[in-house]
Amino acid sequence: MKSQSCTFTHAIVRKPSHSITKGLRAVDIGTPDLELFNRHHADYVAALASTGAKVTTLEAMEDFPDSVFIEDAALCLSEGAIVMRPGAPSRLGEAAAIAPVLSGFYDEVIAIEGTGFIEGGDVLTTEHEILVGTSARTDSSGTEELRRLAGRWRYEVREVKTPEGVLHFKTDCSLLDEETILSTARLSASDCFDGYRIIHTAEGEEACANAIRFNELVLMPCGFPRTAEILDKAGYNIRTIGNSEAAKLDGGMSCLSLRFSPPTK
Ligand code: CIR
Repeated sequence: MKSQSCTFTHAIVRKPSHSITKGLRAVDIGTPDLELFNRHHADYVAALASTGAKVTTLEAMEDFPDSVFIEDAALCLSEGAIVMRPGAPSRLGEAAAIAPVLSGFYDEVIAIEGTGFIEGGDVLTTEHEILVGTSARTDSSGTEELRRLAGRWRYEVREVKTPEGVLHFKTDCSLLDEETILSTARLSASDCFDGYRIIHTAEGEEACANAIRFNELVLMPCGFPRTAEILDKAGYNIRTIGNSEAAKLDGGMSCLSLRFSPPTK
């Protein structure tokens, strides 16, 4: 078992592309506006950087409309990085593109290469374990390969289930600190967080479960005042970020970055 905290020295983000209008979405609730997306993205980057982390901003990739959701392409651990194998066919190439970038930070960059699929949005790394929610994008075979690869650094991988109809495991939860998880009631009902302290999103505000703890801040999307109040009262330092455009493509706070503390090379 390895330990992983909520403190990070680095983050990588990718600018949204003009092709973002063609991004995947479960339900069409409107086309994202690139200019507004860029403003929200700039606020997001500024919030990460305000904690003292070094934020690397990669150029947009027009051929990959969903590539702004960079979290899905890799899992960054303290010892090395694991390149994912996205279950969405249109996103497979994003994984190949991130590998050389990660090699600039890590000596060890390894990849899921079997027939299975796994996306970073289905992976929650806590102080104690790596939780992987199987979903329409992540299967048991991809999870098994992650278990084998992360095993070299003695991480424990536990397979759980993403609720039916929910894009990713982390669409419905986030790590708030070493022992606390922000979760929707529908996800925690599966008992996958037994042993953790759970804070539930306010009823009707399930869409803000995808938050991130990044150093001293908890970044959450604007527009969820009751959950923000619950977290504020629990002592978390909340920063709200506009997310209307990413939300049109089922994206939230975690999807927009890779967060990590690489070994010093
Ligand atoms: C997709 O469907 O793949 C993108 N439109 C949204 C990805 C969101 N990523 C995440 O939750 N980690």
